[in-house]
Amino acid sequence: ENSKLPASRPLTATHPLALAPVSSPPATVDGFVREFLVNLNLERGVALSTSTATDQYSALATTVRDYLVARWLEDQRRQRSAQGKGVCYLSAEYLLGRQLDNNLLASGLTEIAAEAMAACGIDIDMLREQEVEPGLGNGGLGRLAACFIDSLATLSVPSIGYGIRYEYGIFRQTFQGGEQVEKPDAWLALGSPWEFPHPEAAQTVSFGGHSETYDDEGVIRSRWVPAWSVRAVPYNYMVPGYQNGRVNTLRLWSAEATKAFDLRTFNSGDYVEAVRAQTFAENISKVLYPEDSTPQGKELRLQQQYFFVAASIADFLDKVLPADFDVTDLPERVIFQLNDTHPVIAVPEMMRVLVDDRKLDWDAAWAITQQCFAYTCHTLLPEALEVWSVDLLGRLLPRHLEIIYRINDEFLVRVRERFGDDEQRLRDMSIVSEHRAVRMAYLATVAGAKVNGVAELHSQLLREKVLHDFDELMPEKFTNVTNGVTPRRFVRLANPRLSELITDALGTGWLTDLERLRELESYAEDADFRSAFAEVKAANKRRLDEVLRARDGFEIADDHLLDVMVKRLHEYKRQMLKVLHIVTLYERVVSGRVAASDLQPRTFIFGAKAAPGYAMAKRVIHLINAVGSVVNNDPRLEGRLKVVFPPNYNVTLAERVIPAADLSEQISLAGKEASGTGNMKFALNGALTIGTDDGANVEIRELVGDDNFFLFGMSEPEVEELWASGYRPGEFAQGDDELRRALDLISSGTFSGGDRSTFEPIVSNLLYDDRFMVLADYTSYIAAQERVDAAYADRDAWTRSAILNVARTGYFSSDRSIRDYIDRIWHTPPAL
Ligand code: B1N
Repeated sequence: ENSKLPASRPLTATHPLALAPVSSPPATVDGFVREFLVNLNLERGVALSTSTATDQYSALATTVRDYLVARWLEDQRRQRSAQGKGVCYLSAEYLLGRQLDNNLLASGLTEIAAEAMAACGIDIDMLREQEVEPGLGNGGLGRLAACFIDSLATLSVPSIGYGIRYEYGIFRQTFQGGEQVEKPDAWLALGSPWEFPHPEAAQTVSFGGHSETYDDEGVIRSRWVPAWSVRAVPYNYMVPGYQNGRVNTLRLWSAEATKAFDLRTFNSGDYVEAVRAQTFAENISKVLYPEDSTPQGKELRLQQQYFFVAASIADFLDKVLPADFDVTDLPERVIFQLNDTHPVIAVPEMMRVLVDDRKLDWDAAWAITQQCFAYTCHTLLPEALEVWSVDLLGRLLPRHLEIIYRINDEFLVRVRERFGDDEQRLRDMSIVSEHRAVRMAYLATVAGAKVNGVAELHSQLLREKVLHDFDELMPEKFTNVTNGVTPRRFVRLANPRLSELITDALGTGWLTDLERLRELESYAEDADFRSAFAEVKAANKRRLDEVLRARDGFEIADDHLLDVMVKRLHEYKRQMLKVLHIVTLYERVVSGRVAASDLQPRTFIFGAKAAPGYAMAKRVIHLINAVGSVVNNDPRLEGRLKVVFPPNYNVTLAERVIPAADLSEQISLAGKEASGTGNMKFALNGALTIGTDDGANVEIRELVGDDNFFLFGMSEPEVEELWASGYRPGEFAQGDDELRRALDLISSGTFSGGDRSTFEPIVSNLLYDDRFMVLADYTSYIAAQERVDAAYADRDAWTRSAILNVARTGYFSSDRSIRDYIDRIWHTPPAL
């Protein structure tokens, strides 16, 4: 009765209607149809009869969105009043994938929406295809962030994801003559129904200028006098938990010109300059850098990093926390999790805010800062460790550079106290290197309460190698949190048939308690279950066949083993090893040593984008396509080998490819892949892994057992040993006849119309350099592939292994990862 609007009186902030959502759309088919039509008419301005698929998708998305908004507002109120400790996840990338299906599932509206669309004469699957996925990430790191915010919401952890609303996400890959050509990803061209802009909550982010000291009533303080600034406008996205009524927030920042900037320039009469300045500001969030695992030391990239981090810290302190909040209590209220070093400039920014703006003394500020940050490292490759030159930092963020120097000075005092005047060690551990570069991983390690790697092996190697000195000084900081993936998207949505089979066997509940998949172990012994499982795999292959036919004209034969390698193209991941395997099989047949009829029919699927500036990676893409066009068209193979390389591998395609796979290729050189997360998605969808002892492969193999995993290659210590003894790849080519033949076939021009120069750089790189020891692991890899063929010949035994892969990999739910973060790092209280 008190929720009626008071007549002719303004709605106060405390009125029930102001606190609670005005309406939550009814979750019935009729109600859904009505809301949908209203949205179509009022939001799109069209009638059902004249609406396009875009209109219909937009109205459908808006209907789902409106339903979730009610829960969202409620959650925001709950989180504000709870005042417990929460998580701010800081990530430069979120590789979200399509939102519609995810949000339907989370809100429990999937059936209702399908019936409602059917009632309107609309095929909802056709509307699903309308959505352009937000590709605001490169690969595993960005997708991990997306899985983590899903799990945070599902576990009801109060949290905000902060990042950048890139206008252009990861480029769209096309092939021309087999070579990669990049096209811009204008994902916002048709607008996004999922975002809520909040210009009124914008923050100002400054750059440049100088730092100075001043007398503040007898106290000498520092302050930053910046030269220019931009406006950071937040766009909020809902992150619904899985059917738990919770909706968290993902807040992505977009750069705009500041009013002040405009005014100054407009008043000076230079209209054109003022407009140009606006473009300059907007550049900051214009485009995602497309390098995966090899950061670019570009000024714009540092601007992006500081831009989103400064806006996020200000947003949290000024808007999320209550106005009277005492910052000395910050560690009880928040932990900022740093997703790799990309947001590490947040550390000096927090110090600047606490010391310069809030006037805390340095030691108090440092004590707070050290409790409020934790750092996740995602790499071991030395070239991937981010550094920023002192010159660039001094120009762009002069006050932050000063703060970094002071942090470093005090840190080196500690190092000296502990290790004495060991100059070598001081140089090694200094945050600022002798090359005048700031090592961001060291800064994060010194500042953070915890440092974690992303798989057991990776965390161990971090402690033993990359951060060894730091581990000696502060061993208590180091921990591991093995990555995980969200089973909602990568099992339930990607593989509805398998999900139904699991639910038939186990009942509901497994999707939020994935260890329950263990109960499938006994079903592996049940012949009926095995044939049902095999039928699911076959149906997923047919579904993939349909998708690829329509998308790129590729076909997937029913009786082929589906062998899949999908991930970013990088030399350390060793797509070349896979190519050498294919070329070897081809060479065996064309040389007459093996009859085509004796080959196990296989389709090899590749999906991989190369960083646009990574020449060797692009050459490998060209080679895969070239090998494909020869192999796919040589009648001597009798159609038994097919190479399928659909362009523009992304989350949407992953959701179709992974559930269809028989074999998952995880073949990086041991000690190079921090974790991998595709490996987990495949195992959970019943593919067997052929893999090295690297990253999370180690844990997958431990869990599924040696009998259900094809291990090959050197171990990490063996790699180290061979490297130390002086690796000469040519000797491996001499030592294996088939390897030599395969390399010869490539360099002889077989796959380049007789031209010997096209792929020569690849072959000479392997023979004379081979940093990632492809040739050293070749023989072992080929032998493992023979074991694969033998195993696949007993299809029922294969299916049994596939079921055991599903049953034993529930550990890799990102829900478990988040619980580990809570227990080992965040110590946030249990959800309300
Ligand atoms: O992060 C994933 C891991 O599973 C992968 O093993 C790891 O390679 C990946 C700079 C990166 N590490 N570093 C990056 C991405 C973009 C960029 O600009 C580095 N990505 C990873 C999740 O832990």
